Amino acid sequence: MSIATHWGSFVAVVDSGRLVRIEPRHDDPAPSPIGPGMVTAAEDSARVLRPAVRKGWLDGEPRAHGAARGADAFVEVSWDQAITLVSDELRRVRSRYGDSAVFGGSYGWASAGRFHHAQGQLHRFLALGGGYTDSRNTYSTAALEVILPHVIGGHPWSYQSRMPMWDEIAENCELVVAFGGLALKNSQINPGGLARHRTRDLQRRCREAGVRFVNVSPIRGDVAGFLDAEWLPVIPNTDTAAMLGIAHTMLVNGWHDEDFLRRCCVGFDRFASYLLGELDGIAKDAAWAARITGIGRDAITDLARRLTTHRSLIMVNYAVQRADHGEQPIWMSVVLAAMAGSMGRPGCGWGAGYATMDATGVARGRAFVATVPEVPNPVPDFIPVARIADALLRPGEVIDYDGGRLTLPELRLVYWCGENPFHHHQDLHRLTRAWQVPDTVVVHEAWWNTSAKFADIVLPVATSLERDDFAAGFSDPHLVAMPKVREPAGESRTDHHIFAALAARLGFEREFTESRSESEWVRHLYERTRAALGGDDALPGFDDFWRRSTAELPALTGPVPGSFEDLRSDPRRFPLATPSGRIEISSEEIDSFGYDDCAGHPTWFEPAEWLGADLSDRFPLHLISNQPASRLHSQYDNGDHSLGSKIRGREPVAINPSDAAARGIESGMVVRVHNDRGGCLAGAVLSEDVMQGVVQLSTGAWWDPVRPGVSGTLDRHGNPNVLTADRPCSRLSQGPSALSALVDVEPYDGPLPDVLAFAPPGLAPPG
Ligand SMILES: Nc1nc2c(c(=O)[nH]1)N[C@H]1C(S)=C(S)[C@@H](COP(=O)(O)OP(=O)(O)OC[C@H]3O[C@@H](n4cnc5c(=O)[nH]c(N)nc54)[C@H](O)[C@@H]3O)O[C@H]1N2
Ligand SMILES: Nc1nc2c(c(=O)[nH]1)N[C@H]1C(S)=C(S)[C@@H](COP(=O)(O)OP(=O)(O)OC[C@H]3O[C@@H](n4cnc5c(=O)[nH]c(N)nc54)[C@H](O)[C@@H]3O)O[C@H]1N2
Ligand SMILES: [Mo]
Repeated sequence: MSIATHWGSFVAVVDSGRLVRIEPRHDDPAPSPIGPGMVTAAEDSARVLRPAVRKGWLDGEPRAHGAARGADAFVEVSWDQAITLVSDELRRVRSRYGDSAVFGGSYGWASAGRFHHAQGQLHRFLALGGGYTDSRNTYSTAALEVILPHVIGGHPWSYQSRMPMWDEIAENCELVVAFGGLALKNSQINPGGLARHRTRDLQRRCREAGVRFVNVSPIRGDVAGFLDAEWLPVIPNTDTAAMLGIAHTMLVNGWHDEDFLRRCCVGFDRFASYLLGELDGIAKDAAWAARITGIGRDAITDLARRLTTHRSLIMVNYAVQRADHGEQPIWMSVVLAAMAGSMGRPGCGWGAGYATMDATGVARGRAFVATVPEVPNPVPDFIPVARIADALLRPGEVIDYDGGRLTLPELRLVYWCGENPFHHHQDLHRLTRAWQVPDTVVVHEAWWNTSAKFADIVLPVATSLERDDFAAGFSDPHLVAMPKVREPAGESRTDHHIFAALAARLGFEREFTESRSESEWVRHLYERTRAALGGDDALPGFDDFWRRSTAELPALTGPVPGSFEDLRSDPRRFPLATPSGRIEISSEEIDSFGYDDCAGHPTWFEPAEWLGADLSDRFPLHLISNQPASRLHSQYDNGDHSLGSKIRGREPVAINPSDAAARGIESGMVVRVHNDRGGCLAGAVLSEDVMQGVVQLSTGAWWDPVRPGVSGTLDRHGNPNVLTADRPCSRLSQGPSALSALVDVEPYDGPLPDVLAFAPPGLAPPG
């Protein structure tokens, strides 16, 4: 039987109704090792087996009381009781405080599957019930999503179809300069699933075609070894300065593409004044950039020359913008490509997010596939996604966002479904304080991870292995059947089943379910897809598809709106969707916002935390909390593959051998990574591939506080978000800036505490 996950498709071996093994698909050239490790997690001791309610909440103690959330025991209740508690509380909060007091932003990845999409189900349920405060943008790319429409126009994600695809790069490009690299570990993933992993072979094809790669990144491994990339270690968060130095060199040597800048862009002159130092007295020349970035002056000059004399492509990844002033490297990378002469030439120019998933650069999109029908949300309120702790701690405060102003709403009931805020948010100690504020936190989870332990009501959900569905990934041309391969653990139910029961109690079951059973819904979404794409000519009937496990979608054809090739060929005929119709090297609109942290053209702003800050005297190491190779975020941290990567039970932290030696740290030692916000234990790995002054600790180890609910308490397991800052990128995007954090590391010589991240909380008997 087939299985579809965000990390690819697999085959389930089931024996007498028992899931025995998960195997790679024979036609997947690069299957992810995350898949096979899902088997033991499905029935480990961390599974939530029955609905559970926090004891203090159930006892009706004052609803916001000190540090109880996260520290309290739980009481298991029947489904009937759980449905009563949640529906009564929704009713109470809505009638007393209004519908905007319900927070349903619930950001996150959940699982593959078109019907059982956790957020889709939650939003449909909450919208039908009166509405909810939503969140906007993503933790992935908030800064990019807000800045790019100002600079190149179009939908925030339209760049993914406008940038060159890998096969075009192989055919046409000579030089790729990748800011933040193009790590293959990340292309294990594709949101919504995928049939076959293609990025590795496509990258290989580029190398075989003679494309040269330059990896501008603090970590050598951000580029696959077979690409033979040159490595330019860069001081984290200084990419904008590096790009400015390259741009200055192009300008003063007259190497820049004047024709393209004049015909297809606006605002170059103003930006050039900034580059030359006419606005602030500082020339952004190669020597200036070298001092800030740690890249040699000659290397900067050399890049300027090679970018303008070769058919070149500037790549920028997402991590560079998950940082203080994260808008700047994105904007500046577009400007640099426009100057270099390759923008709008086949396989060249500019692109973002290559290899961040097995979709970006692989295909320009895919045909329509139906989802759970959305219901318009009657509540207009929203928060920028990463401002959740601010909203809880400072309701009523007015903040800037993309030229507008918005008031942080007062949130009383927080409903999370399919996401893990105690994984994804920065500064978890601050989040813990914010988490004590709402009256009630409801979470649907399959495992007792930190977000479940910090909730009031935990409803156990069936995993993607435990329900029928079908998958369609981003830009992947396949539909993959997802038959149930095991029974739901304990009393767990699907999200849909839970919401249907709540909707019944609240009087809108028919509207929610449209009187379809779950299997009827799955068939219905498939048939809607088939009808929209042309019926029999496009896709087999549902039963046929289910038997065959996969179906190929019709290819997507047609012009690419906002294409840079069209722009270069005729900017009048093919204007971009920006105010000027051209690439905005300077933006009058952004300038008019009057922000002190995002000016009218790309600008070097010193990050609040970086190796050039005063704080580096006390915390001299820059923390790179990047995506984990061994799992998807926090998902399947309890799976065999992730567990196998731990060092003495802790998350590995990579450190340069010279930094380790200076601290008496040896390979395999348990260390304490710390700053003023908190500290965590981790297992040291010494690596020359990590530049000096940098430590790398992936996200996603389930947070394991020694004293849950107590601010600053030590984390036994290695979650970097106890160290990161909850600081917006700028007033423009209000995005998360996880990658701007300074720390220090020391050997941990206290008695080693057991890791309890995967242990369920205390479960008190009812009554
Ligand atoms: N420091 C730092 N922090 C970061 C980042 C970083 O680079 N550095 N990266 C950020 C980024 S890019 C992202 S996208 C976020 C990711 O943050 P999240 O998307 O919140 O992370 P996940 O671990 O994928 O959380 C998904 C949760 O949903 C649960 N789940 C899965 N399927 C279902 C389902 O069908 N129903 C229900 N009810 N639950 C389900 C899983 O068990 C898991 O707990 O993290 C962000 N946080
Ligand atoms: N295996 C796996 N793959 C994933 C995910 C996962 O959880 N697991 N998550 C997926 C998601 S949701 C997303 S959004 C994407 C994220 O894609 P990215 O944000 O691109 O991925 P990261 O791994 O966070 O960062 C990539 C590299 O950027 C480098 N970097 C960090 N800061 C800087 C900087 O200031 N300058 C430069 N030049 N380089 C820097 C780091 O060395 C890091 O290894 O990945 C996706 N892919
Ligand atoms: Mo992401």
